Amino acid sequence: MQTVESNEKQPLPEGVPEGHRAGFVNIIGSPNVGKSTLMNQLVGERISIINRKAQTTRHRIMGLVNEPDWQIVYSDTPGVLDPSYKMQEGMMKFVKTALQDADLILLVTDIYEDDLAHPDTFTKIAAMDIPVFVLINKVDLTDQEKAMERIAFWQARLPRATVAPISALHGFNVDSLLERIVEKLPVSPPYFPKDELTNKPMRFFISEIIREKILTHFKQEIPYSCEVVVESYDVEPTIVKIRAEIRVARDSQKQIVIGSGGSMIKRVGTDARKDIEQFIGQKVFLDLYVRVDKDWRDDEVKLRRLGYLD
Ligand SMILES: Nc1nc2c(ncn2[C@@H]2O[C@H](COP(=O)(O)OP(=O)(O)OP(=O)(O)O)[C@@H](O)[C@H]2O)c(=O)[nH]1
Ligand SMILES: [Mg+2]
Repeated sequence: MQTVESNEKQPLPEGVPEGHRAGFVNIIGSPNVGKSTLMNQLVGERISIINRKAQTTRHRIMGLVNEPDWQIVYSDTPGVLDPSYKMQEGMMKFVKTALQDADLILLVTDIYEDDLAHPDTFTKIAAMDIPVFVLINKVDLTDQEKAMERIAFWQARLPRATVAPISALHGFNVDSLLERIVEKLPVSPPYFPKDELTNKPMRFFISEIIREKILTHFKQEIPYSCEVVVESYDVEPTIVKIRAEIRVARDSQKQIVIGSGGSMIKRVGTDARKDIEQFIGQKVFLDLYVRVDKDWRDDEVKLRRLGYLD
């Protein structure tokens, strides 16, 4: 086993060229600034769900980009906030570990954010000895003057950082960002097999697609109180049968999610099924049901099972 003291060079895995670069590029920022939109653009796949409501992302989700000479391990993280219940504490732990293991940080802000809302995170990033890119997102929604003002502001805040305006939604400046990331990657063998795209299992993506439809179809309170759990995933010759449970915190929420005569759950189910079929490239039968699970967001045992706590 190689220890820290050892200067001996480890042999590279078979097929990995000399000088191969690899690193963890972690995407951090306030809620709703466009972190997941950027991650999907960079990875070229819809790995993270996106919504105009804040707190859409709840986990750390890795997306890999592989080339013969390099591997980038992007991590999308939940928006930084002051936690008010246990689930959010778990969400902020994902941010904390992403700060610890980064080789490069993409600090995402947008043209509307005056200053980073969470000073502790900002101070930590400012003190780090790794490359930091401050990305001012949503420049498609503003003019040149405002964009320049924001660039000057962030460059003064973080003099060592590379500051760039982007539009994650329209892909503006994303290709050149990729080139600059690759330049800064440390020389390292790959961290994951080169044919992998993500660290999350299929069931995670299925539950996220369903949660995305809940975010789309309901007002604020319902999505924040919901968790989706895929109970079974059975591959049959012509169809994949999926059974998933939507957990809500109260009886009244259950009624809203079901809707009159089951109208709402049907809409969520139909929309989710179409996206899941596209995602897995197979026909899907989706069986959705709703269950009241009081206070799951504050229950440590349940949160652990749902992957929010270690
Ligand atoms: N106009 C415009 N909208 C954008 C851009 N990037 C993201 N958005 C929109 O901003 C909203 C939030 O995007 P997300 O990618 O979910 O943001 P996030 O930072 O991951 O949010 P959380 O996971 O909730 O912290 C969505 O409605 C996106 O479509 C952009 O470049 N331009
Ligand atoms: Mg997100």
